[in-house]
Amino acid sequence: MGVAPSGLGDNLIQNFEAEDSIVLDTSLFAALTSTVDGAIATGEFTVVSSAEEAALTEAKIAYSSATGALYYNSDGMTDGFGNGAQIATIEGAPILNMDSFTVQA
Ligand SMILES: [Ca+2]
Repeated sequence: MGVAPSGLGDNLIQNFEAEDSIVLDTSLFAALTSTVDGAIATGEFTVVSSAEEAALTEAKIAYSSATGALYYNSDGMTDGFGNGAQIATIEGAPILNMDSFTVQA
């Protein structure tokens, strides 16, 4: 099952399971440089413990394992999210890793 955050609103993703994939479209998430039609690249995804940490990480996609919040952090280590935002909340805050994502154009 693919799960596609629709734009930069805070989408609630329910019933996420390990075989599911969160689809990130590079037309929406233009700061991503991951290869299209693959998992997200090393360094473009990280797990954090708070929104503040998400805003300051180098990774463009940050996930708070505490709250299930998924952030698009387009400006990397600069404070804030640039033109990004929280893009989703994954109900139950399941464990996510790089393989939880598919990058498409
Ligand atoms: Ca930032």
